Amino acid sequence: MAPNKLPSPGSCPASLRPRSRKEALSRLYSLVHTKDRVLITIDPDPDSIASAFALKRLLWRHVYSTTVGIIRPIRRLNNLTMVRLLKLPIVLLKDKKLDEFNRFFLVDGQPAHHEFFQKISYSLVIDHHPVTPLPDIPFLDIRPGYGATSTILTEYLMAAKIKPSRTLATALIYGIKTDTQNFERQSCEEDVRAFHFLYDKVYQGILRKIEISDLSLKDLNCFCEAIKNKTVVRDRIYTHLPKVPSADILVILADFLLKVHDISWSIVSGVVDKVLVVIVRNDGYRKNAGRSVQKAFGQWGSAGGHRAAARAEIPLEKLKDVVKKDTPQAYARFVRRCLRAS
Ligand SMILES: [Mn+2]
Repeated sequence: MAPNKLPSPGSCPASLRPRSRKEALSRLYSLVHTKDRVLITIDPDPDSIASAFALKRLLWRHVYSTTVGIIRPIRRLNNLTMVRLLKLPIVLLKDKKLDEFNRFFLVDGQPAHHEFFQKISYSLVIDHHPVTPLPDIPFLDIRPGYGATSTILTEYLMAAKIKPSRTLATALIYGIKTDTQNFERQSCEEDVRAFHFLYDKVYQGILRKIEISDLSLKDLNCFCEAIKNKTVVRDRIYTHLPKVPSADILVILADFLLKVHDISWSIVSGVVDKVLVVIVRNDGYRKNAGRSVQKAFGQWGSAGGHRAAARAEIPLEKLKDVVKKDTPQAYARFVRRCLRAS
């Protein structure tokens, strides 16, 4: 199938892809000009950042310049650490910036994914998400079976016989690891092969620091509070934080408290923006956390999850009749009471 055609209805193939990497590479190079100022746009996450820098490497000496532009600021602390430790030059895009460039590429996404992308006329899209309706784009390589776009770009580097720098290898391997959740989520043979190719080229220390950097200094106060407020009932540890900026820290605390060796359940609750959030983690062994949380809190708000991980979110106003006093202690008791009965 020609790579720049949409699948005809009825015979929808799994992906839109060039025939071979070699053929694709020469098409990529015939697409660009040494005077080109290329902008690669991404919605920043580890996979898109790594893919963009791999593409930039492929374009080295084939274009005048390649800029990696993000359509929104990076917030995740791991990703900020990635960009900082690997010294990846990234610019935050504003509309006016666009006329500095004459050619636009998109990786790890499709125009339909974001309205910012829709304003741009792309020459190239490389992605692994399910295929969405696409405008006419000269170079398309979309492989929904792949766990990460970083895998596709690693294959291009291999085809071009480019040995990635340790910085690039570290970024790519982190992209593959996050998008496949360390191969626990959708991934394929090719992801494993790319991982294997990159493995001995990475900065292991930096990779580890990126992977564990999910805390801010402020979060440490929440640890103090969570530990101070804890209640242990048999193999369950409960704790409540009266006010937290986002539910993310509750998730980190719940994972952390489950590290205690004779604890099978950790239950961390907190109030985020007038919503009571309850995060539950267990060893996934005897009881199903998702079902327990659904039974305990389902009547007041959204509640559910998997065997070992669950979450409930209840607007405080729904609890006016059940939690008489609007105090942290009362909410903590409410959470314990509901889960005990479930
Ligand atoms: Mn991805």
